[in-house]
Amino acid sequence: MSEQVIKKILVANRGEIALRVMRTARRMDIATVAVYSDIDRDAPHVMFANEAIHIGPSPASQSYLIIDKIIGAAKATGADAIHPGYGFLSENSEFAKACTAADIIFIGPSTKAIEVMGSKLAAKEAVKNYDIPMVPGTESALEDATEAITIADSIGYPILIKASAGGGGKGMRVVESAADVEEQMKRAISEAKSAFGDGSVFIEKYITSPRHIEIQILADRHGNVLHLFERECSIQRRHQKVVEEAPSAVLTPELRERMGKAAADVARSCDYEGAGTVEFLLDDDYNFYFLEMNTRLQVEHPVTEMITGLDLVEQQIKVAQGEVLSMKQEDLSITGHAVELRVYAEDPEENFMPSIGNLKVYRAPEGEGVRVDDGFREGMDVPIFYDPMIAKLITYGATRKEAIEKMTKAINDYQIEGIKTTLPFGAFVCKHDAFISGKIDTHFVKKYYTPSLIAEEASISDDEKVAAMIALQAYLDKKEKLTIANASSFNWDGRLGN
Ligand code: MV4
Repeated sequence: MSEQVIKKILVANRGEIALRVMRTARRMDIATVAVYSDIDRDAPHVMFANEAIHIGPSPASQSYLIIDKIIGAAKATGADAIHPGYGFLSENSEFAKACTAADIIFIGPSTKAIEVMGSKLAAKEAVKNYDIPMVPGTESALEDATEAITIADSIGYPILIKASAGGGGKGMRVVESAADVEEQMKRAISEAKSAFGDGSVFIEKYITSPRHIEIQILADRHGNVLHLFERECSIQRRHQKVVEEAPSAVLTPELRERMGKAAADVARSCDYEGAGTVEFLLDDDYNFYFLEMNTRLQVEHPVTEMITGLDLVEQQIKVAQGEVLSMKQEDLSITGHAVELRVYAEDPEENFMPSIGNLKVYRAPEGEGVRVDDGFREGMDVPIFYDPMIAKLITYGATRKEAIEKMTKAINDYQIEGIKTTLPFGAFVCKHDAFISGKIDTHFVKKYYTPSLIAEEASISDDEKVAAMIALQAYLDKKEKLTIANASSFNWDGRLGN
């Protein structure tokens, strides 16, 4: 295939990721087209784009998720490529197919790669010819409970029943003993059928306290596959990531290389093209297991950009134009450390209930090593229709300690009024000993977090505490002098005279 220069990109998304993609496009002198629903008429991504096309009512099912409307908007504006962002149609193979059929470049992998990696069983099958460590379990869909019990007995309990088409933990069930297999399997199948229209389930050994480590991949269509090291994403609640970082606090260079190679092989197994992410579990003994591959640009990609100095959207666009990757694995290295906090419009004191309303005050922090990817402006309403993530706060430092300290400061500097957010939760994580020492796993939130821990904090801010401590110290320092000084030795502003 020959190179084709992209001159205009339609971004089939909204919010922070639409803006983030458009910023890079603009820097590359590529024109941008926004699409928007009713409620997004005046949204920042619409204001930023060179052109904007209305695609329907506010619910995503009537706008951002309708393939024909997106393709129609691209045709109407003469866009030669579509960037899907994450979520919405980003991992929909029908959408990738429709782009190709309309002679529009889909900025992402092939339809085939999306399909293979969209099915966990197909993914396991695809990587079989490579030496990729996998959790012990079944390779094909389970037919009946007797078969399931036989396999579970040989693996040993606890086991996990997973839906092949599942994602984000949906359709997953932990089973502790043979007595529960039949019942849980029935439930998993019916849940998978109704959620994904595909009732295929399989069994894996349940890794009890894993870390979630993922490797960023970049591949061109000329057979070059690179890995851009790992991200640690263990701080999650109900399969929703909240804090991510790169690199991981625990990988050795040797383990990093082995996981990187395995991830690159997963990409090779489906002729991957573009940016993708290979997810692994890492157990207590530092064994890693391939879980699945995400065939999109991920929310947490900025931490990788910070430590590698690469712009992943720029790389995606170049690959989509048919270019050869300009770097080799040996050219890549990790510099510094980055942490990301997802700022959700949710109340961490009320079980992370969605918190909608008006952003009466919205001031993002600034400074060296502080990056904010957001999609809102002061005065805007946070709509109920879409993902509740309003911003990503990313900090970067020479060391992990520095990145975490910068995060704490940036959280303090972030001013949001009118809605509740996960900022106080981020502050809680950043000062927790388990996080600071890097001893985290996917149960962190469940293990350590209770709302009262930030409720106590909320009544006295860190700034106020620091101010009170400084005042007390100054008072104690000067108490002696004060007792011997008389009123005439004070200056007009109350400071001590000499
Ligand atoms: C697992 C597991 C333990 N053992 N598989 C959750 C979502 C999906 N991507 C895979 N998941 C898991 N698979 C085995 N064999 C534990 C999880 C899991 C998890 C994984 C990553 C991040 C957070 C998680 C939270 C709970 C469970």
